[in-house]
Amino acid sequence: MSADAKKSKDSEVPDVAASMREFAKSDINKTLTPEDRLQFYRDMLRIRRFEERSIRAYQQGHIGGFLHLYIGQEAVAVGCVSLMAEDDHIITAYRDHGHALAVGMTMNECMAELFGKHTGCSKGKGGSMHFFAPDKNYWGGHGIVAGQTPLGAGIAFALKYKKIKGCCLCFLGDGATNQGPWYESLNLASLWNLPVVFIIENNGFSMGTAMHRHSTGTPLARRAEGYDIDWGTCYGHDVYEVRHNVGQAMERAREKSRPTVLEIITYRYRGHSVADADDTYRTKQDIQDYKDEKDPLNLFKCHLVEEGVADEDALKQINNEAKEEAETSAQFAEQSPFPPVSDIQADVYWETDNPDEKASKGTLFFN
Ligand SMILES: Cc1ncc(C[n+]2csc(CCOP(=O)(O)OP(=O)(O)O)c2C)c(N)n1
Repeated sequence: MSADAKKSKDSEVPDVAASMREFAKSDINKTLTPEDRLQFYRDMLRIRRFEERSIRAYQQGHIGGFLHLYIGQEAVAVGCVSLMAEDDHIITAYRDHGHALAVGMTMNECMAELFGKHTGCSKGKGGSMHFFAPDKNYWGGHGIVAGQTPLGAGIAFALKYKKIKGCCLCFLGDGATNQGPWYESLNLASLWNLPVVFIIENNGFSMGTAMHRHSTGTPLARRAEGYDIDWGTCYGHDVYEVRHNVGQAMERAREKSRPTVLEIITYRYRGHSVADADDTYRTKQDIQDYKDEKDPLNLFKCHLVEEGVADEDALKQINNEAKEEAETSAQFAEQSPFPPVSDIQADVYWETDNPDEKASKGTLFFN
């Protein structure tokens, strides 16, 4: 990072610790118990340790295909999910491990899915990009960039149609904001007053293309103005700041049935995917700078110690537990069976699984 760029970055967030202290006092955060706060730390750590263990499994040849890591962005998923109530729903793109663990999916079912095993959350047939947990209102896990945005609007439509007072958190990347389906979703979300919060996780890159090379008209969230949708931006290294901003958007959705577009500035430490990790578009120093200044786990850890919520030993213990859980999940995944061949056409079409109720004509699979 050049000296000038670093200077402007520093001046944007003069003192991240002080800013965190302020957000800790905001209405939505001030009533949090010490156990709530520790849980945020635990949730963020679990995501990081799980993914670090998955890298090793990938290098050992246990995982094939894509593996898009969320490391660096943990405070976004954890902050957002911590605000979800019973009737709220969540959907995201392919960088989906963090949201999955945050909603309460187990490391075992997630790691097994990465290994392509039958005990995985999608029975080993989805892999890294297709984690799902309908019982936790988690609707995936989608590989087509921005393909989840009309689905997110659809979930919000269903809530409204059924007169359920909930909302849908629909995540997308900065690169996804240039895809047409998102604009169709914005149009209908505004026209039909849908309770959806579109959260742009702006990690600075669309694969290997930096935001300033792929997008004009920034901040990206400002594009919502053209659709009469409220919008805002905030930082994603501070779990309190995320909660403060997302909480307001969720309230707007639930109480006024109005959409919001919120752009959260964050950063990913790893390559686009483990299979596509070429980091020639940034320097190691860029990544180190972010880690040094704004690592979400480190910042929160210092805050917890400073606030007297926990001491170093207690936090170390949480770290050890997360590591152990990740290790156990890798063993579980390794020992699990692959899906049987007889399962190959199951769970693809509802009508195939329920032939007696098939109403459509024609074939569903190629012969
Ligand atoms: C419609 C479509 N076009 C292209 C791709 C290939 N592709 C996969 S990920 C990606 C970059 C998306 O970046 P962003 O939305 O910023 O998400 P991030 O990876 O940063 O989480 C692209 C172009 C795809 N999967 N789908």
